Amino acid sequence: MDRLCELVYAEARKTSAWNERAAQRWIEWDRKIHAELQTILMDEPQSEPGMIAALSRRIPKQSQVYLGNSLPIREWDLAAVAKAQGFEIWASRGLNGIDGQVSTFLGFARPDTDNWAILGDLTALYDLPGPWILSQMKDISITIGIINNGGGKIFSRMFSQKEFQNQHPVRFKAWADLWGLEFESWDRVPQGMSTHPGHRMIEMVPQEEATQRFWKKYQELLQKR
Ligand SMILES: Cc1ncc(C[n+]2csc(CCOP(=O)(O)OP(=O)(O)O)c2C)c(N)n1
Repeated sequence: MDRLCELVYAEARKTSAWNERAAQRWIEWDRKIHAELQTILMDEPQSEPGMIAALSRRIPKQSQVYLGNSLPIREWDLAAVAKAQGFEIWASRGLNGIDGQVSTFLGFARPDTDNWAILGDLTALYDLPGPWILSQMKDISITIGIINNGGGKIFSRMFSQKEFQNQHPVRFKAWADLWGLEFESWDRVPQGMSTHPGHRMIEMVPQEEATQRFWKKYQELLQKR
Protein backbone atom coordinates (compact mmCIF):
# COMPACT_ATOMS: atom_id res chain seq x y z
CA MET A 1 0.00 0.00 0.00
CA ASP A 2 2.84 2.39 0.90
CA ARG A 3 4.45 1.66 -2.45
CA LEU A 4 1.17 2.32 -4.28
CA CYS A 5 0.78 5.66 -2.47
CA GLU A 6 4.34 6.64 -3.45
CA LEU A 7 3.64 5.79 -7.10
CA VAL A 8 0.37 7.73 -7.17
CA TYR A 9 2.06 10.70 -5.47
CA ALA A 10 4.95 10.67 -7.95
CA GLU A 11 2.56 10.52 -10.92
CA ALA A 12 0.26 13.23 -9.55
CA ARG A 13 3.20 15.62 -9.08
CA LYS A 14 3.91 15.45 -12.79
CA THR A 15 0.53 16.95 -13.71
CA SER A 16 0.16 20.68 -14.43
CA ALA A 17 -2.71 20.96 -11.92
CA TRP A 18 -0.42 19.88 -9.05
CA ASN A 19 -0.61 22.17 -6.02
CA GLU A 20 2.10 21.25 -3.52
CA ARG A 21 0.66 23.29 -0.63
CA ALA A 22 -2.82 21.85 -1.03
CA ALA A 23 -1.36 18.36 -1.22
CA GLN A 24 0.68 18.86 1.96
CA ARG A 25 -2.39 20.20 3.77
CA TRP A 26 -4.37 17.16 2.68
CA ILE A 27 -1.63 14.76 3.77
CA GLU A 28 -1.37 16.46 7.17
CA TRP A 29 -5.13 16.30 7.61
CA ASP A 30 -5.13 12.62 6.70
CA ARG A 31 -2.37 11.85 9.24
CA LYS A 32 -4.22 13.76 11.95
CA ILE A 33 -7.49 11.93 11.26
CA HIS A 34 -5.64 8.61 11.25
CA ALA A 35 -4.04 9.35 14.64
CA GLU A 36 -7.34 10.42 16.20
CA LEU A 37 -9.10 7.42 14.70
CA GLN A 38 -6.66 5.17 16.59
CA THR A 39 -7.80 6.76 19.86
CA ILE A 40 -11.48 6.18 19.07
CA LEU A 41 -10.77 2.56 18.13
CA MET A 42 -8.95 1.96 21.40
CA ASP A 43 -11.69 3.70 23.39
CA GLU A 44 -14.34 1.45 21.81
CA PRO A 45 -12.85 -2.08 21.85
CA GLN A 46 -16.31 -3.68 21.76
CA SER A 47 -17.47 -1.79 18.68
CA GLU A 48 -17.29 -3.60 15.37
CA PRO A 49 -14.45 -1.49 13.93
CA GLY A 50 -12.70 -1.65 17.34
CA MET A 51 -12.79 -5.44 17.23
CA ILE A 52 -11.51 -5.52 13.66
CA ALA A 53 -8.68 -3.13 14.58
CA ALA A 54 -7.63 -5.31 17.53
CA LEU A 55 -7.90 -8.46 15.45
CA SER A 56 -5.66 -7.02 12.75
CA ARG A 57 -2.95 -6.49 15.41
CA ARG A 58 -3.29 -9.97 16.92
CA ILE A 59 -3.59 -12.22 13.88
CA PRO A 60 -0.12 -13.75 13.49
CA LYS A 61 2.09 -11.93 11.00
CA GLN A 62 2.38 -13.48 7.53
CA SER A 63 -1.10 -15.04 7.81
CA GLN A 64 -3.47 -15.24 4.91
CA VAL A 65 -6.50 -13.11 5.70
CA TYR A 66 -9.70 -13.51 3.72
CA LEU A 67 -12.20 -10.65 4.10
CA GLY A 68 -15.76 -11.67 3.31
CA ASN A 69 -18.57 -9.28 2.87
CA SER A 70 -20.06 -6.90 3.63
CA LEU A 71 -18.87 -4.64 6.49
CA PRO A 72 -15.73 -6.65 7.42
CA ILE A 73 -13.94 -5.66 4.23
CA ARG A 74 -14.88 -2.00 4.63
CA GLU A 75 -14.13 -1.90 8.34
CA TRP A 76 -10.76 -3.61 7.83
CA ASP A 77 -9.98 -0.96 5.22
CA LEU A 78 -10.79 1.76 7.74
CA ALA A 79 -9.52 0.31 11.00
CA ALA A 80 -6.86 -2.35 10.42
CA VAL A 81 -3.32 -1.69 11.56
CA ALA A 82 -1.52 0.47 8.98
CA LYS A 83 1.94 -0.96 9.69
CA ALA A 84 2.85 -3.83 7.35
CA GLN A 85 2.16 -7.22 8.97
CA GLY A 86 3.10 -9.35 5.99
CA PHE A 87 -0.51 -10.43 5.58
CA GLU A 88 -1.67 -11.79 2.30
CA ILE A 89 -5.15 -10.37 1.93
CA TRP A 90 -7.82 -12.06 -0.17
CA ALA A 91 -11.38 -11.17 -1.05
CA SER A 92 -13.89 -12.20 -3.65
CA ARG A 93 -16.94 -10.49 -5.01
CA GLY A 94 -18.30 -14.00 -5.73
CA LEU A 95 -21.20 -14.33 -8.10
CA ASN A 96 -23.28 -11.76 -6.31
CA GLY A 97 -21.50 -10.56 -3.18
CA ILE A 98 -22.07 -12.68 -0.12
CA ASP A 99 -22.42 -16.13 -1.68
CA GLY A 100 -19.81 -18.89 -1.50
CA GLN A 101 -17.41 -16.96 0.75
CA VAL A 102 -16.58 -19.85 3.13
CA SER A 103 -15.87 -22.15 0.20
CA THR A 104 -13.74 -19.55 -1.57
CA PHE A 105 -11.74 -18.93 1.61
CA LEU A 106 -11.12 -22.65 2.09
CA GLY A 107 -10.06 -22.90 -1.53
CA PHE A 108 -7.38 -20.24 -0.93
CA ALA A 109 -6.11 -21.78 2.35
CA ARG A 110 -2.46 -22.94 2.39
CA PRO A 111 -0.65 -25.39 4.68
CA ASP A 112 2.43 -23.17 5.32
CA THR A 113 0.67 -20.34 7.16
CA ASP A 114 -2.33 -19.47 9.33
CA ASN A 115 -5.49 -18.88 7.33
CA TRP A 116 -8.08 -16.47 8.69
CA ALA A 117 -11.49 -15.54 7.33
CA ILE A 118 -13.44 -12.58 8.69
CA LEU A 119 -17.01 -12.85 7.52
CA GLY A 120 -20.36 -11.23 8.18
CA ASP A 121 -23.00 -13.44 9.80
CA LEU A 122 -25.40 -13.51 6.83
CA THR A 123 -22.42 -14.18 4.60
CA ALA A 124 -21.51 -17.19 6.74
CA LEU A 125 -25.13 -18.39 6.76
CA TYR A 126 -25.19 -18.27 2.96
CA ASP A 127 -22.54 -21.01 2.82
CA LEU A 128 -23.44 -23.44 5.58
CA PRO A 129 -22.20 -26.54 3.71
CA GLY A 130 -18.87 -24.82 2.94
CA PRO A 131 -16.82 -26.49 5.73
CA TRP A 132 -17.58 -30.02 4.42
CA ILE A 133 -14.12 -30.08 2.82
CA LEU A 134 -12.29 -29.57 6.15
CA SER A 135 -11.97 -33.31 6.74
CA GLN A 136 -9.67 -33.29 3.70
CA MET A 137 -7.64 -30.33 5.00
CA LYS A 138 -6.24 -31.84 8.19
CA ASP A 139 -2.81 -30.17 8.03
CA ILE A 140 -4.11 -26.71 7.26
CA SER A 141 -4.63 -24.14 10.02
CA ILE A 142 -8.05 -22.57 9.58
CA THR A 143 -9.88 -19.92 11.57
CA ILE A 144 -13.35 -18.93 10.42
CA GLY A 145 -14.10 -15.64 12.18
CA ILE A 146 -17.69 -14.40 12.07
CA ILE A 147 -18.69 -10.89 13.06
CA ASN A 148 -22.17 -11.67 14.35
CA ASN A 149 -24.04 -8.40 14.50
CA GLY A 150 -27.39 -10.14 14.04
CA GLY A 151 -28.05 -9.40 10.36
CA GLY A 152 -26.97 -7.44 7.33
CA LYS A 153 -25.82 -4.36 9.24
CA ILE A 154 -24.49 -2.60 6.20
CA PHE A 155 -28.10 -1.75 5.44
CA SER A 156 -28.72 -0.11 8.83
CA ARG A 157 -26.75 2.91 7.67
CA MET A 158 -28.57 3.03 4.32
CA PHE A 159 -32.24 2.42 5.13
CA SER A 160 -34.38 3.25 8.14
CA GLN A 161 -36.60 0.15 7.69
CA LYS A 162 -35.25 -2.79 9.71
CA GLU A 163 -36.59 -5.29 7.15
CA PHE A 164 -33.57 -4.62 4.95
CA GLN A 165 -31.28 -6.05 7.60
CA ASN A 166 -32.84 -9.53 7.77
CA GLN A 167 -32.23 -9.58 11.51
CA HIS A 168 -31.92 -12.97 13.21
CA PRO A 169 -31.05 -14.43 16.63
CA VAL A 170 -28.78 -17.19 15.26
CA ARG A 171 -25.65 -18.15 17.19
CA PHE A 172 -22.96 -20.18 15.51
CA LYS A 173 -21.85 -22.90 17.93
CA ALA A 174 -24.13 -25.53 16.41
CA TRP A 175 -22.60 -24.84 13.01
CA ALA A 176 -19.08 -25.33 14.39
CA ASP A 177 -20.21 -28.61 16.02
CA LEU A 178 -21.78 -29.81 12.79
CA TRP A 179 -18.43 -29.66 10.98
CA GLY A 180 -16.18 -30.48 13.94
CA LEU A 181 -14.53 -27.08 14.42
CA GLU A 182 -13.35 -25.87 17.81
CA PHE A 183 -15.52 -22.97 18.87
CA GLU A 184 -14.91 -19.70 20.70
CA SER A 185 -17.20 -16.77 21.30
CA TRP A 186 -15.76 -13.31 21.94
CA ASP A 187 -17.31 -10.01 22.96
CA ARG A 188 -13.89 -8.40 22.63
CA VAL A 189 -10.63 -9.59 21.12
CA PRO A 190 -8.44 -11.23 23.79
CA GLN A 191 -4.91 -9.94 24.45
CA GLY A 192 -2.91 -13.06 23.71
CA MET A 193 -3.57 -15.02 20.56
CA SER A 194 -1.20 -17.71 19.37
CA THR A 195 -0.79 -19.54 16.10
CA HIS A 196 -3.51 -22.11 15.81
CA PRO A 197 -2.89 -25.41 14.08
CA GLY A 198 -6.28 -27.00 13.51
CA HIS A 199 -9.77 -25.89 12.60
CA ARG A 200 -11.51 -23.25 14.64
CA MET A 201 -14.53 -20.98 14.44
CA ILE A 202 -14.66 -17.72 16.37
CA GLU A 203 -17.96 -15.91 16.73
CA MET A 204 -17.30 -12.26 17.53
CA VAL A 205 -20.30 -10.40 18.90
CA PRO A 206 -19.81 -6.64 18.88
CA GLN A 207 -21.80 -4.45 21.23
CA GLU A 208 -24.39 -2.50 19.26
CA GLU A 209 -24.20 0.63 21.44
CA ALA A 210 -20.40 0.69 21.22
CA THR A 211 -20.60 0.43 17.44
CA GLN A 212 -23.07 3.30 17.29
CA ARG A 213 -20.86 5.40 19.54
CA PHE A 214 -17.89 4.61 17.33
CA TRP A 215 -19.62 5.82 14.15
CA LYS A 216 -20.87 8.96 15.90
CA LYS A 217 -17.39 9.86 17.12
CA TYR A 218 -15.93 9.09 13.70
CA GLN A 219 -18.46 11.36 11.96
CA GLU A 220 -17.66 14.15 14.43
CA LEU A 221 -13.96 13.67 13.74
CA LEU A 222 -14.48 14.01 9.98
CA GLN A 223 -16.53 17.15 10.46
CA LYS A 224 -13.62 18.83 12.26
CA ARG A 225 -12.10 19.39 8.85
C1 LIG B 1 -25.94 -13.69 -3.04
C2 LIG B 1 -26.28 -12.32 -2.48
N1 LIG B 1 -27.48 -12.12 -1.91
C3 LIG B 1 -27.78 -10.91 -1.39
C4 LIG B 1 -26.88 -9.89 -1.48
C5 LIG B 1 -27.23 -8.53 -0.91
N2 LIG B 1 -26.43 -8.24 0.28
C6 LIG B 1 -25.32 -7.43 0.23
S1 LIG B 1 -24.65 -7.17 1.71
C7 LIG B 1 -25.81 -8.13 2.47
C8 LIG B 1 -25.80 -8.29 3.96
C9 LIG B 1 -24.59 -9.02 4.46
O1 LIG B 1 -24.76 -9.26 5.82
P1 LIG B 1 -23.59 -9.82 6.72
O2 LIG B 1 -22.87 -10.89 6.02
O3 LIG B 1 -24.17 -10.18 8.04
O4 LIG B 1 -22.59 -8.60 6.84
P2 LIG B 1 -22.76 -7.17 7.53
O5 LIG B 1 -23.52 -6.31 6.57
O6 LIG B 1 -23.48 -7.32 8.82
O7 LIG B 1 -21.36 -6.75 7.67
C10 LIG B 1 -26.74 -8.64 1.55
C11 LIG B 1 -27.88 -9.51 1.89
C12 LIG B 1 -25.65 -10.13 -2.11
N3 LIG B 1 -24.73 -9.18 -2.23
N4 LIG B 1 -25.35 -11.37 -2.58
